[in-house]
Amino acid sequence: PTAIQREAYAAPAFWIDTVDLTFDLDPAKTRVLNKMRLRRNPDVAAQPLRLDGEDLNLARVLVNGGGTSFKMDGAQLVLENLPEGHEPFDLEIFTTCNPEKNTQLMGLYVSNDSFFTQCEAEGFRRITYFLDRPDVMASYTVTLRADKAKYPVLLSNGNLVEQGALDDGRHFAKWVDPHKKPCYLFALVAGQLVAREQRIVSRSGTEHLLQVFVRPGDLDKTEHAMNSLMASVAWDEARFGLPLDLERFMIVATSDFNMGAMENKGLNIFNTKFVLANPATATDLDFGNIESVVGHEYFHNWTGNRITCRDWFQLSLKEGLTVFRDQEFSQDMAGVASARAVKRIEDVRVLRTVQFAEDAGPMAHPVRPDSYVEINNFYTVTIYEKGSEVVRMMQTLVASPADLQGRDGFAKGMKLYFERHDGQAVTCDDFAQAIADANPGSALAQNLSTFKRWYSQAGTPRLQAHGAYNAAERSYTLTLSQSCPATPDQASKKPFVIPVTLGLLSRDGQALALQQAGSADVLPQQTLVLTEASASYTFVNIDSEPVPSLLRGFSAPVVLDDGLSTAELLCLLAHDSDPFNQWEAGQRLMLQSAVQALTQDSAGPVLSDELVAALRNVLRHPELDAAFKDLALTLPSENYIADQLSMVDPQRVHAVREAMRLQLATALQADWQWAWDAHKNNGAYSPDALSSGRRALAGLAMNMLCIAAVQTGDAVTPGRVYQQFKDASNMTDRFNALSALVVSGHALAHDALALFHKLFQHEALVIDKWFALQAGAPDRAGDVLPRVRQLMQHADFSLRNPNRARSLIFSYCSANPAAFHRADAAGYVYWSEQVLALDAINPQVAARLARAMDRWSRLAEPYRSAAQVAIERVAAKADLSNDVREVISRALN
Ligand code: HT7
Ligand code: ZN
Repeated sequence: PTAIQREAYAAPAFWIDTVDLTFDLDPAKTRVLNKMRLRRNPDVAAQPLRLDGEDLNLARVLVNGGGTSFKMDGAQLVLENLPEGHEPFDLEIFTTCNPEKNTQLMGLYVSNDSFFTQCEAEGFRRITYFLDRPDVMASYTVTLRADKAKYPVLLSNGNLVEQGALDDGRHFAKWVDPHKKPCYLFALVAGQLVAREQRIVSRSGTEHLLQVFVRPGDLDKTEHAMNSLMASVAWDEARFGLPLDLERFMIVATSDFNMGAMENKGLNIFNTKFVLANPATATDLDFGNIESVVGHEYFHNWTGNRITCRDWFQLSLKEGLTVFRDQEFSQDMAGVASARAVKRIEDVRVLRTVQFAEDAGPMAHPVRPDSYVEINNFYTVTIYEKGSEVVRMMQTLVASPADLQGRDGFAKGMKLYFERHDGQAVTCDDFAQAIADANPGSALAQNLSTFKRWYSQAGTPRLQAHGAYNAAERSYTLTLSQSCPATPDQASKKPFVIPVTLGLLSRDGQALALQQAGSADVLPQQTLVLTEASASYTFVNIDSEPVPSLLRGFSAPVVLDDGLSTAELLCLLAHDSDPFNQWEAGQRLMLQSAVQALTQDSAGPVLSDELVAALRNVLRHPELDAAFKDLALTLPSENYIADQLSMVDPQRVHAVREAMRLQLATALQADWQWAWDAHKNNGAYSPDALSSGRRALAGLAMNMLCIAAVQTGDAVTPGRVYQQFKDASNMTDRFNALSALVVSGHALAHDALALFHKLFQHEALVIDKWFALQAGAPDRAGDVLPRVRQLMQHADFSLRNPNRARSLIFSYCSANPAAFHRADAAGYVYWSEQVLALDAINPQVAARLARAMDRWSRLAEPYRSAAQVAIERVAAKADLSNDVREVISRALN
């Protein structure tokens, strides 16, 4: 397969002004009549029209109503004898396709007897021949025809303009989308669906209809999605002045979906996982995810749909920006500052555990990649989460004394972006330029071309900080220097623009005022902007050597090396007014303890007494939120600990982390008991930040108590946990209890798992949790893999359903390192079997699974060699999809 290069972008030779599609929907043979009006692009030299197609049966091609010659070039339909000149002409193409055989879930497919589409990134070509590229924007009219009894609901983008009966029990619906769009935003849905409906009036007084469509039994699980949608509409108007631009906005849920959700214009299609929730079936995490994914897709309506990407290399233009927007939305919804900080910590945790690992592995790529083989492989945490951090830094860099966080400056930038580019397909450069131009004189405007290296250079920068206190001068000089490791195709990097938000504390934890030498400003906190390889900053009027609190709020996506001592980190853990850095200090102390135990082979407890005592103080703190305590007392993950090491023995990492956990469980037993008693029983369920934080801390405490109980042989606590499991009035408490029994390896886990399955056998999303919990369970006797293999034979398991495959296979291969990295290589054999099996069904899902081996080359022996053999086994398969081939080739390079 050949790689596509960003530099090779060329404007299309033709524009498509209008598209009139008629679908005769039939699961085995759907007929698609595609009538287009095209014209030549006057800016491009005359050339044949090349239309993309995939898995289509071509029946007819007409130009201006008459027959025409055409040829096939690979999958492309090539028309050479089109009218000359720049007048529009009509092109009619008639094809058929087979939706029920479409297991890739791209294009038109059948799921649970309903029709759905997924067109991003290149699925529209599986529906009809087309210029399947995002810079071709057209007006769509869509007529759907289908059996009325089987498919009573017929939906497409825009407004329903006509509907009625046809012969033979069929009916039709005609939809017109008032907005031009690229074909990746096209959607249709047909099936037996019901809707929760809500009419809303926007700030400007316009009426809109919001609908959430689900299968008939699921209507009682749509309230939270609808509330999230209403909140999203209100938020985008309030924060960015962006109103809903449609009379009707629809969300439809399907249980067969490759990703989380899709922002098709006016007809979002969602994975059921991100729509369906009620207290009995969904956890707090599910409720939070639904709010953020509903927000994310809704916010795409402007950032992605009204202004879209010129080409797929610009994917982060819409994804990074929209993740930034959904993160801000969720923070605003969380409310108080402490809850906002918790959300920020959670987001950074994902970035650091998943994106930093990507940046350090074979799939590392810039936020705006330079080349790809299969675009589906580039829907990554780098494009999404790092892309969001890049946007966040822009906001920070347009801050001013009157607008400390840069919110107003950034909103001005967004306004200019829409004034300039509404209705266009543009680039990341266009976006950055608009934000900078709206904020002349800002740090962003002054450093724009250097700042844009965040788009072009891959890898996670290292930021070194060194502080020197001068007692005679009462000054403190901070020297910051940066470097960035090599990544595939990029050996050396130029300096990045790094905003470093900082505060200084006295050794007894008091916040110090910051005054830079030569400046009259005295501030509690400041943002330094490092633009060179190294720079120094001097602060004056400092009475004694301070403790620096750097990179507050995680102001840049870098690895910070500030060389702080244990005492200094303990000071920050106890006193930092910045909740992110307070949490971070605890994480670093735990991480250092783990790395020390792993590299120094010392016997004895991993955590020092003073760290245990400091963590106890956090747990017992009268003013800190429960949600914060939960995060602060949760150990860094095994994968994150492994990322700190140059050579990884996953079994040793697991053993050290387990030892730390047992130590915390036993040393703080009385405190965990207090925490459980004080935070359980929260009354009627509500998914708000405060209540979910209390449940999270109660869950962690219960987990720790179970671990300690198994150690001491105490039967009372596990009995109480089992009772909570049975009596729980919501899924969060019930699942936490079940997890505590499974994770601690208590004998009651067996009965609890059986009962859980019996209670929820008809709830697919709950059964996903049941599979995932078992695949992710601690591997005490090498029994997880046999259990996983056994579960693949379970009547509820299906490789074809991505959610189910993820819940079992991915939970084992990607989220259970100690069970997966087996000395006998059986985990790797299983991985290679599943990648190949999935590749024959759904290459996109297979390629995601293939990435579980991204970091194989850092494994210690015998894992490394065994992993290489398994990867080579996959590589040896001749007919691999491009998706899997690209991931595997990069891994082996
Ligand atoms: N923009 C959406 C991407 C997406 C997708 C991509 C490839 C294959 C299937 C897909 N489903 C959705 C998701 C989003 O970021 O909103
Ligand atoms: Zn998105």
